[in-house]
Amino acid sequence: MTRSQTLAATSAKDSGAARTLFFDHAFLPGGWARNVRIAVADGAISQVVTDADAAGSERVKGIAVPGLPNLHCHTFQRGMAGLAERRGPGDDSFWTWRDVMYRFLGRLTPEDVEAIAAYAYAEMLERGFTAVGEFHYIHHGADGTPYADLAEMASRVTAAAGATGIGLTLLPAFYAYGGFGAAPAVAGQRRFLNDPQRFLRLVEATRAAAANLPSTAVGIAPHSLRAVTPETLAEVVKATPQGPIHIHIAEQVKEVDDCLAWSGARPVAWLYDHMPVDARWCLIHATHMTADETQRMAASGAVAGLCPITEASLGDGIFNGPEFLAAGGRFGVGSDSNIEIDAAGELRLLEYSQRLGRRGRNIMTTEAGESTGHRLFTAALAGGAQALGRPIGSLAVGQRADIVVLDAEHTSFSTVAREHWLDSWIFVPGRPAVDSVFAGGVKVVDGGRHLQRDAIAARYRATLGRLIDA
Ligand code: NGQ
Ligand code: ZN
Repeated sequence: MTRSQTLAATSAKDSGAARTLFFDHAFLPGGWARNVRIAVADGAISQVVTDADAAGSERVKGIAVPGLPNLHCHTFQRGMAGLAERRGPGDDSFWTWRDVMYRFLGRLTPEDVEAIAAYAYAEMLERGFTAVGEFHYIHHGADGTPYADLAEMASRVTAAAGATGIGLTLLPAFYAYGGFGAAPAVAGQRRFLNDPQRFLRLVEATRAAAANLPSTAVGIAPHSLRAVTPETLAEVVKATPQGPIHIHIAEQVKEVDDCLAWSGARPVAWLYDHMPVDARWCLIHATHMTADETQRMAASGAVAGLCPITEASLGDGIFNGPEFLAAGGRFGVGSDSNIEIDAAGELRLLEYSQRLGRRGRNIMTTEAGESTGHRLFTAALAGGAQALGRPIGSLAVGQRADIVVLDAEHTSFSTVAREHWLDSWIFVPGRPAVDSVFAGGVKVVDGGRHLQRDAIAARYRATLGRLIDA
């Protein structure tokens, strides 16, 4: 299928017929409800009725919960998962992993990016994510020359989202330098680079590409303080009065030290001192913060974009969870490097990393008697929705009909009352519990498998075969 055919097919499907779904159990904004009828029109929820009659509705077996937003993803990195797990000549680190990652991305064609993205997005849907924030930074050809269409790569990501049904927030990354203080970029970074003027044209071209897919949002992503200068950061932020703004920040200790050496301030403090950080912003990782930075961030309404599986994989460190929560901070989760794709798994490792660091249990909650799974899930739904700037994150009228249906027969659910179901889903993994998934009201996963899995996986295998054996 060509790109335009893929998009056309999806647009036709997405505007799909109105339908009414019926669930024995559903997790609504007010909590668990029984016998729930959810009407869908134009991809959005048009009515929710509890204690309803199933007559005239499509009866869906299982436990309905809102799909979780995946707020931070570099989809192409799914293709290198497992390729940086062998010891190098010296000490391995985030930075040596990054070298492997740069070598991998140096070879990717637009077709490769589309094939890998389609596979990763299909897996996300199978594992409970129904929306993704694509922090997108491979913009240009291998030698750094822009494609004839500046947004060629963004179009490929959009096409992949369309082919799988996942909801998309595209976050084109602004990347201009190789390190703090306008250090020149290295060769491995040349596919990312733009000055502010060309970046803003790229954002416009990305909006045009995104318009091919209903309900797609576009924001911006200054890559990190390492990749910008104060002037260029201010310029792109000022030129973008609406939509989400995502930035990687304070992930690695070396990054904090380099920022201190450059400016005298730590990264999060520097950002708050110089930028109008508010609820439009999503600070990715924010791993290394002082108590004061933690308070400032929580008070600003910005979302902490936590990526626990990747942060563990890369050896980043542990987020200030309890202090941030106690200060009313908002957070969501992201699959980032996609070495493992699993909505429940991200929430589980978020809590487990806190337990390891604090040597306690049930850390990401604040009230006695509160379910940790419930708190993690509801917080990540709200934070993820805010960060992605789309009407998602709950089963309520006006929201996208993004519904994940858990297998009620799964043994994790058989022994517990429903107020423990979220704890069971998140903390008692075993066989994956997602049975079916509706994205924008369209069924895209059945029996735990994406409906296009065979074709998408075949293309992914062929792509990886060519890339890795080359
Ligand atoms: C990225 N990923 O942009 O893919 C980054 C690595 C960097 C994470 N930080 C590159 N996890 O930060 O320079
Ligand atoms: Zn990232």
